[in-house]
Order: sequence, then structure tokens, then C-alpha cells
Amino acid sequence: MGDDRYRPLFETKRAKGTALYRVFAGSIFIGICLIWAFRVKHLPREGEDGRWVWIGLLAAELWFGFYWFLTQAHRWNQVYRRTFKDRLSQRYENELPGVDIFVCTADPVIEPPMMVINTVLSVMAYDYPPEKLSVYLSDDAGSHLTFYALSEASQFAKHWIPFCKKFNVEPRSPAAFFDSISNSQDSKQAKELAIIKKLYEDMKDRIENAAKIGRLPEEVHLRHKGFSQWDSYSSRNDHNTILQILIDGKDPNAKDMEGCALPTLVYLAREKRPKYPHNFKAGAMNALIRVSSEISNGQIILNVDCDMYANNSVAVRDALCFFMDEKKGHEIAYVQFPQNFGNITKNELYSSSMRVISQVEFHGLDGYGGPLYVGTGCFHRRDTLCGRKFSRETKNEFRIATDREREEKAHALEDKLKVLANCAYEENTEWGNEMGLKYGCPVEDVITGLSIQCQGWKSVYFNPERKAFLGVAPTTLAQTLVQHKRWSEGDFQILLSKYSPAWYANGKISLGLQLGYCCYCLWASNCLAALYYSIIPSLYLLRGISLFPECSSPWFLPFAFVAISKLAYSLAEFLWSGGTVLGWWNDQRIWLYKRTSSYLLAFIDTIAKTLGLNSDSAFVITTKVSDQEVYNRYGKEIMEFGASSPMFTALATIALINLVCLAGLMKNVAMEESIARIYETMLLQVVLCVMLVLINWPLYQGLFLRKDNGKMPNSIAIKSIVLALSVCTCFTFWT
Ligand SMILES: *[C@@H]1O[C@H](CO)[C@@H](O)[C@H](O)[C@H]1NC(C)=O
Ligand SMILES: CC(=O)N[C@H]1CO[C@H](CO)[C@@H](O)[C@@H]1O
Repeated sequence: MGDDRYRPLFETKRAKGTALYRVFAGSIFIGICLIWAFRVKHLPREGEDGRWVWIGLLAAELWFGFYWFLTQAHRWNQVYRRTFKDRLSQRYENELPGVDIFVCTADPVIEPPMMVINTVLSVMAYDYPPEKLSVYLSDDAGSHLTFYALSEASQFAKHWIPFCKKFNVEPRSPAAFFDSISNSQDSKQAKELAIIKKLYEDMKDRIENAAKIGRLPEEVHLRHKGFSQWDSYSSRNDHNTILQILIDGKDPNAKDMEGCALPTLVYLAREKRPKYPHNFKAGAMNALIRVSSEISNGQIILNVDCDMYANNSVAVRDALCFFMDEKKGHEIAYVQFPQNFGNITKNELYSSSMRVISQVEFHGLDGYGGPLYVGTGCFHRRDTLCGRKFSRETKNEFRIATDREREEKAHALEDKLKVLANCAYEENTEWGNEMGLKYGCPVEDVITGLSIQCQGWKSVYFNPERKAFLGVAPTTLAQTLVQHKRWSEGDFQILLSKYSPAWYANGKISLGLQLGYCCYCLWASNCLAALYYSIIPSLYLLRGISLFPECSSPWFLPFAFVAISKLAYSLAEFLWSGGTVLGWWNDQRIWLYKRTSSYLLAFIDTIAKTLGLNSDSAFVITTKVSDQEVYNRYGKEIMEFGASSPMFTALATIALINLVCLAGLMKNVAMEESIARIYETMLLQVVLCVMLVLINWPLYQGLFLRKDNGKMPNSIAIKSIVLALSVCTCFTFWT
């Protein structure tokens, strides 16, 4: 066309209003400095009463201020991305690289096979040349039920993929699709829809029946030779490598119902032996990287969790717009999509959508060199995952064909490749260290992403309006807290590890990104200041001792200003991210709960581990299914306690201490003191205590008012009442 201008495949825009935000942040910073000044200036002298309490408050406020400073890295320099997929098609439609998709599952009960194959089918049906697409399922449970489900899915795919392409179906997870159309009947495709839905329901019945009785019908065993691999299987932690190429995209006979090629589909359960550490998901990913390199060797790898179906069939092309851009593509190692969830209620009782992280904070990281790798919904270059360093000289080349030159038959190949997934294969190699995902950290993804960025690569955060991947959010408080315990513990371990963003990354990534990483790595350490602030001022209220400036004092202003503007800002940010006011309130509650339970345990465990007191922390998978009653409460946004957990004891005790303190204050008011004096000297303290009581409302309900199975267990109620009362009593009478 004679247009020589470079037309990029993607565009990056600065967020609007950045300057305004910086002014605002500056004013908060001044407020924080004034608060510090107040504490230092009014520090009781040695020997005077209350010196230690005061020092504690100063420490907590120093911490909050410092942490607030870190969070500015997420807000200071945000960018937004846009892709031009039409340009990609124009220029590269015939030269698109091979894409290998890894789906990881680990437990057929927590992650039911139907959910897994819906995810698999959704990515198999991507709008992408099928001969360049390969899907690998890693099953760390080595479950023949999952294998059975996948073999059923490989048959169903022959109908499903052409159906999707014919009617341009979205989303391409059958379950999500059938759910979405149940009320809007489109007559044009009604007949074919009825047929495909029947096929799906029949398949679902077969799979769920097998899961219910826990074994497979005899004839199924005979139908697929792959099942013979379970003959030597003794348990999920002790079995040979099981590898089956269910659909070989290279096989000319592998065709769908319309005669079109199918994507390759592979099942892998790597070898497990009790005496070998299996390194959880990182180990599974590394086995997949090796096995896939001999089957399809796609240059781009997408990995998704098994509960995270693809909600947009062109997301692969979005990702390629970044990698294949002629000017900037060569420096991009991975493209991270946000983690979104399909099962979110309106006001998000558990704040599981992590709205602010995905709508605000990651855009900020992107402005400083790229987001974290969060382990799902992420496209990588294969060679950077395998440890290639960034170099300006290397050309950004993509091989067209996914070459398997050797004309090997699938099953001969399978036997040869099994060795790649054996336990002993990684001995004396760099796998888990310089190659592949790193081992030894509960958040293997974050540390792997960080080390890739430290080698000079950039990453990209792409957050389109229509979400590309939808997962399943936790639906109980316990699940939420356990999940956050693992994350915060893992992140904290990264801070203390040799790959620490605080020192290892120094000079390797930008300062803003370093701070951004530290912000997450220090999640756990928030627990101390939060605990202090949510207990001590209330207890002093009970004693009638003021810890904050009086209303009439000019020092009152910075406290009020910082508190109000921070709350107002976080509310605005939450609403801007698409939340509701009640959702924001719930989010504040979950922040408090995480800080006083998950983070506290994570902090203690990590410190114990660092001191060598504790063995490896277990990797707890968060459940993806719950029973119907629990689901009903989730739908009604009623907080689920039910289980007995030390975290609940901590939460309930803190909530009760505040309730007792507030009650004590009211008693004092009723008996003697004038409200005016309390108002004058202790307004801030009273407000803090009242806020804590208000935010803990669902907890009091769970303790005292509810009768259903989701209420707080009696044992915890008794324990926390005794604890809270003894703390308050001791404190009142102890001088
Ligand atoms: C998922 O995709 C559908 C279209 O298939 C779209 O209507 C919906 O908004 C998407 N969901 C989200 C959360 O973006
Ligand atoms: C609130 C909500 O959407 N709940 C749904 C979550 O998903 C399960 C099935 O997986 C439904 O039964 C719930 O209604």
C-alpha cells in the first residue's frame, strides 16, 4: 500500500489523571510525616507511664506509612494496553507460531473431571489454526477418572470444535456456554444446539457416574489401550509415568466431524515416587515443558489452572500481538492476563475477585516493566521459561511449523518420552533452578517471573474489557484465608530467598518494580501493626487513657486527614474498578481478617522456617467445589464459618475484645463520665473501636445470632469468649 509507516501490533497508553494522583499522594505523605512527628514529639519520657505503648504505636504508624509508600509503586505510573489483531492477521496469518497450552490439575475430588475437561475443551476450541495448537493436561493425581474424562472429551471435541466455529460460539467452555444460552433461545441454531447439548449431557452422565462409583465400567477399559498404564499403579504418590497422546494433530486421520484438523491433545501423569520430592505445580509444569518439546514444541506456552476456562476465543491472538510486534516484541518474555472469576456474587463477601489488584495495581507494575507471573492465564516464550537470557542482538524469529521431523508413530513416541517425566530425570540438572519453573517456593510462579525479569526481559499485562479467563473463586472464609496464607507466606519467602526483589533484583529491574514486588512480599509482615492497632487502642479506651491527639489540638488534623482521605480514596478506587459500596466494605473486612489471621500465621511459619524450626509447609489446594448448602449461603452472601480453624479463634477473639471495650466505654459513660470529655480527648480512639465493631458485625452474628451450619462452631465461640474476657479483665485491673 506504499505506507511505510511502522504500524505497531499493540499500543500502550498512560493512565489519565496521573498528575492529579501524585499531588494527592503527596498530601497524604505530608499527613503521614506529621503523624510521625506527633508521636516522636509526645513520646513519654523514660520511666513515665505508657512509654512502651507509645513506642508500639509509633512503630505501627511507621510501618503503615512505609507500606503506604510501597503501594505507591502500584499507582504512580499506570499504563493500559491495546492490541490490533487485524494487523496481526494481515501480516502473519500464515506464519503464526505453535502454541502449547498446559492445564494442570492435582485432585479429581477437589477439581472434578467435568470442570477440567470444560477448561480443556475451551482452549482446544481457540480461534487458531488447529495444527498449531496443542493442549496438554498434567494430572498430578494420576487419576484414571480424569484420564477417562479426557478421552471422552477428545471424542466430544470432534463435534464441539466445528460447532463453535460454525456458529461462532462464545464462550467455548461447553458448561459455561450452555448456562449462558439457557434463557435466550436462538431458533436458527436450535436443532444443532439440541444435538450437541444431548451429546454433552450424555458424556457428563457417563463421567459423573464413573466418578460417583469411583471406578470405570469394564468395557471402557477395553476400549482404550491407555488404561493398561494403570495396571502397575499403586497410589497417587507411587506410579510410573502415564503418557497418552489422545489426539495426534500430525496424524492425517485425526479429523473433526467436518473433516478439519484437530489440535493435539495429550494426557500426562508424571512419575511419582515417595522418596522423590515432586515439587508440586512447578514440577508438573517442568515435566510438561520437556514432554511437549518433543511432541509439538510450540514456541509460545500458555498455562491455565484447570478451573479457569477460556472466555474469549481470540485471546491467543491478543497475546501474539505483543510477542510478534516488530519493534518491541523481542523484549517481552510473558503476557499475563488478569485472574478473573465466573462465580462472584454482587458484593463479594470474601473479596475474591481481587478487583483492585487486577484493575489498578497490575497496571502500575506494567508501567515499571511488567506484572508478576501469577501462574495462570499467562503466555510465555518457551525459551525464556527454559532460562534464555535477554539479549538485544537476538532476532525475534518465530518458526512457522511445529516441526516434528521424525516421522514417528504416536505410541512409539510415547514410550520414548515417558522418560522425560520420570522422577530421576531432573537429578543433576538445572531443572527447577536455572531451567523451567523454580522449586522450593509455595508461589513458584511469582519467583519464576521475577527471575525472568531479572534477566532483562519485560512482561506485559493485558486486561481487556471482556475477560479472557474465568476461574472459580473461593466460596468460604476458610478457603479464602488458607489461600491467602499460602500466597503471603510464599511471597514473604521470596523476600528472604536468594531471589529477593529487595537485593537480588537491585539494578536488574527498575526501582518501581522492585518496590511493587516488595509490596506483595511484605503482605505477611502487615500482621504485627494491624494486630497492634486493632487491639491496643481499644483496650486503652477501656482504661480511659487517650492515645491520640485531642479534638482541639492541631495534631488532630493530620490523623483525620490521612484516615478520611485514605478511606475515601480506596472507596473511589474500588468503585472505579467496578465494585459496589457494600463490596468495598466487605473488602475492608477481608483485609482486616487476612492481616490478623492468614498473614499472622504465614509470618510465624516463615520465621520459624527460617530459623529451622519447621519442616516444609504443605501446599494446600483450595477446594473448587462445596456442598449445596454452603453454596446457597455463598449466594446470599452470608459468611461461612462452619469449620474449626485457629484462624477463626484469632478473628473472634479480636472482635470480642473490641466489643467488650465498646461496652465498657458505654458503661463508663452511663455511670459517671461526661460524654463531652470522652469526645474531646478520645474521639479518634472511639471511632477506631466503633469501626472495628461495625466491620466485625458478621462475626458477632456467627457467634451469637445464627443457628445454621455455617455459624461459628461452639468450641471456637467458647474459646474466644474466654480469651477475650481474660484479656480485658487482666488489662483493666493490671497496673
Ligand atoms: C465472557 O464472555 C462473554 C461472551 O462470550 C461475555 O458476554 C462476558 O461478558 C464475558 N465475561 C466477562 C466477565 O468478561
Ligand atoms: C453465586 C454463583 O454464581 N454461584 C454458582 C457458582 O457455581 C455453582 C456451580 O459450579 C452454582 O451452583 C452456583 O449457583
